[in-house]
Amino acid sequence: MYRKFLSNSIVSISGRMLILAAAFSFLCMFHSFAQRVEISPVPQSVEWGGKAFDVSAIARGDVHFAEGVKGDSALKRVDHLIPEHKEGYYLKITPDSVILAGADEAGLFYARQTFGKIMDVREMQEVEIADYPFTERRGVIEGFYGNPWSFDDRIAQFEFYGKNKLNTYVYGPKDDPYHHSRWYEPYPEKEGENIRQLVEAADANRVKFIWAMHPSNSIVSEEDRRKALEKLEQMYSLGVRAFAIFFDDIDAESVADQISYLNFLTDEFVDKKGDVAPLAVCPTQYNKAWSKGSYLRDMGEGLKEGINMMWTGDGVVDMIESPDCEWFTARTGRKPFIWLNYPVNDYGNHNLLLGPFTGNGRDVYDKVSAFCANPMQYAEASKVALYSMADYLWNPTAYDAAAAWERSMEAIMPGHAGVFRKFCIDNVDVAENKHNFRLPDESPEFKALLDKYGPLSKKNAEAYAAYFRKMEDASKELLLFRGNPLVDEIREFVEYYQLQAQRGLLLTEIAREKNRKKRKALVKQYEALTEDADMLVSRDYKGSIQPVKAHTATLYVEPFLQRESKRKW
Ligand code: LOG
Repeated sequence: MYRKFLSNSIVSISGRMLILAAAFSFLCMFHSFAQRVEISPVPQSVEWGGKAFDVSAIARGDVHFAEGVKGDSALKRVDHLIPEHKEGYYLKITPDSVILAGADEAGLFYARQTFGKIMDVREMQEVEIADYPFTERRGVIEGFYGNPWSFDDRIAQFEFYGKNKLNTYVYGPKDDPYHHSRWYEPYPEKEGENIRQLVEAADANRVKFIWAMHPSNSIVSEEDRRKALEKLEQMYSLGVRAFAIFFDDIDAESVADQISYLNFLTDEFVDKKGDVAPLAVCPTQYNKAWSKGSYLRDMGEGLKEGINMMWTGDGVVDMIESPDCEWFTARTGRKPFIWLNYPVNDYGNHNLLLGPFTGNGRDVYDKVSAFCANPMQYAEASKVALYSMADYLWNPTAYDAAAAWERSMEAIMPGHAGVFRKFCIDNVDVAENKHNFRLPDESPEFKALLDKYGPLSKKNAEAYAAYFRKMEDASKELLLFRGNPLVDEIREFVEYYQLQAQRGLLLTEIAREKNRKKRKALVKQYEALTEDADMLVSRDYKGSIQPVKAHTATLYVEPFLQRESKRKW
């Protein structure tokens, strides 16, 4: 009896222990998993370990910090572990120490960025990271037509670039008169002061601020050249130390004049200053489809060494593959400074481009002198593409467009990634445009409904209605935000999206309504909502683009609504 009890209890004790042990290890698993953070751009190498310490231990001074750049005596022990790459870093967290070791100052800055992300959680994990960028110069060209970004937009961008390890920003919005139409006029005091602060904010985030001037064809006379020097001098006095000259979108060009102008500015300004970076130029023939004659060869041969030429690829709007770069380099003897016309939407400005960042080659990074994206007038919304692009440029071999896109939702709309994702997935394509550039991966679930059910009917109405309800829920939740820079910026688009959802729901009601009179009344409601939607204008541009209608889900959803509403109900 006793033995039986004993053996029984041993069984039950060990059984319970097993369950407990299993539960414990499950918790640990979950726990350690929960402590890992997703670092973006994805590092070259990451090795996670067990629990290191609570974040509070840092404040208590229980954690020893060693920070610095290669060569510092405090980092002697890890010196050989620091990647020998510009902007590289080595990061290690153990239960009682943190090591942040940069290959250079930028590397240390990026080590801190990564550490900041790891600190997002309460319990930190042991980790060892060796990291560096594949693409040397990575960033953004504010080079679109339309409303230039605001001062606040740009400050927020630079912080975002710092976090996402982008290091280059080119200032060249077409509708800033002091860049383009009245390039020769100095910035008034207030605007000038803004530029000064922007340069400082860029510096603080390890972003090189390149200011561009677009003198069109006014480059030959002595007076034009004197004015150019004066303008560059003003920009220099505001702190700018890197410049570009744009010759895009002008009628007639003389390559000889352009070459002589750039070399003149190099001799008379860049070289004389001594602390100014070599110029970059956007040639008039800035893509393969537009290049003819000997323009590119002449420019490549004629420009002083170190001047980078910009290039949009095979066409104006085109993703970049290495053969495109090789084609360019064979002609100019220079690696292209990529001006990627994505996610810019000034050529199809009623749509937002919020889809995954895809289509660029993984092996482009060493065939370019820089890779910068031209974004949308909507600075915050552009972050969807820029977040992924930063990841792509940093670590192209590991780049996973779908995964980066998913991560970007949480980074951009923390806590509301789901609804923002819903909005984004319906705003991928740019609609018909002169460049024939289309993005077919919009609204895949709606496309699946279309393929399965075809035209709306009483029978399939519920399936379509479910889709429209999700659209409506997402728009409602987004519209609740006030003072959120992203939602405020794209509010009319979200309002349009909401009306679109409601129009869809009305159509599904019409399809199910037996009573003819009631159907007619619903059709009237539908028409009223459509009129409301048509009135929505996003920002009133004073520049070269006006006005911008807010359109959403134009690839599959809107054509469906239009088709169905034209039927005789
Ligand atoms: C302009 C640019 C514009 C873009 C897209 C370049 C070099 N220049 O066709 O300002 O944002 O296309 O519309 C351009 O791309 N011209």
